[in-house]
Amino acid sequence: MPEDPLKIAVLCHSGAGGSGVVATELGLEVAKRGHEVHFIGGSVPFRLAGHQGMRGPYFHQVSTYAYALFEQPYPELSAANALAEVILEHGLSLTHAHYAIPHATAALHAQGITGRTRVMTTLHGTDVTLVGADPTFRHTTRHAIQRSNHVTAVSQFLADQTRELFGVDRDIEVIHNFVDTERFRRTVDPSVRERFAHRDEALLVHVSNFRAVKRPLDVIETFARLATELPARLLMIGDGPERLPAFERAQQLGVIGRVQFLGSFPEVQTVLGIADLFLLPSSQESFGLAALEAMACEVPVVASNAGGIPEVVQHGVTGLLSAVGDVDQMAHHALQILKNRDVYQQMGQAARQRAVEQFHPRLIVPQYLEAYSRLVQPE
Ligand code: GMT
Repeated sequence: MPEDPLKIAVLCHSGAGGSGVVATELGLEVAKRGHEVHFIGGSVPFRLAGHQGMRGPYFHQVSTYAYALFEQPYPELSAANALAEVILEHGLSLTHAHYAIPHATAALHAQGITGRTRVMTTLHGTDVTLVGADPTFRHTTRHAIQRSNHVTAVSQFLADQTRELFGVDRDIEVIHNFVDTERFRRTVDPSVRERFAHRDEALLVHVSNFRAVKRPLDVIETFARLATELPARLLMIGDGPERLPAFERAQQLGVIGRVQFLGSFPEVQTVLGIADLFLLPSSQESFGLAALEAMACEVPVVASNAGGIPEVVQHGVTGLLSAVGDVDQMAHHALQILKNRDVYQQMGQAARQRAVEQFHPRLIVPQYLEAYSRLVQPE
């Protein structure tokens, strides 16, 4: 138990997205170190389910009010209200908002209501590069970034983009995503892999929330090119608007038998632990947590060189990068790795080593804790 345990509220998206995953993994790590962590949201975050307990982390449900006069419920107002209640009831001194909108806005609102709690905002990617920069949100996002007591971004790329897109000149601390390399590691039991691929087949994996920025159709295109030269299978993990178009493209290209769509599930390490190659052809990616989780499992990554991906995947060392949309090059890169046992093994080992040495919780979690401690110091 630390000398003065921190009491922290966490706001995040609960669906299967990277920001909610980071918020949850961080909340669990912080709670493990003896601090009091309260998640507040519309539903239990994806990876938190089953981990709440007597000693926390705790989860507080936000209820919304459907009044006939309202065209729609106003969940961010209800979130600010619920957060204010939890802050007052449990004496919380800090709110960590993951994703600028609407969470940072709700946190600042609760700060105004309660007259207490410092607000730390972590920018994750599309909250800045896509949604937050949209004219319908630009002013509220900018305001949230300016007024938060501390702001972090998950990559140098994202910190720079934020300053450029919103014209803000405040400090933005870069704290990279992290991966639990005990949980995310190679699965040694060959019978698990045999459920999905024959021994002589390469097993490729893509994990995402199947939004347009993830370019899942490029995953299929890349795989179809590679599959003409190598016996292989592809597992598509996750769900989202581009899942059906990706399925249809797999049908058109005649690879559907070798491509399986497994839907969304939190224990993604079970699949990454048996994979041979991870594909991430995104058009935008502030960091690429899914790629890091694959790397921890000794899986080399073939990706686009978009956004913050090069801060994670080192071209030629832990994977190979190419221009967004260049599926010929991606297929070529995948074959380069999979056809050469030495290259494959070296890259896999380098990938795990990088995850352990650069992105382990023991290195990243203290950076958040130091920021928390600085924030709650009396001024
Ligand atoms: O793109 C996702 O998978 C979801 C999205 C989110 O905010 O929920 O992920 C973003 O945050 C992750 C965690 O910090 C990053 O690793 C992802 O790169 C980032 N996604 C994008 O920038 C597209």
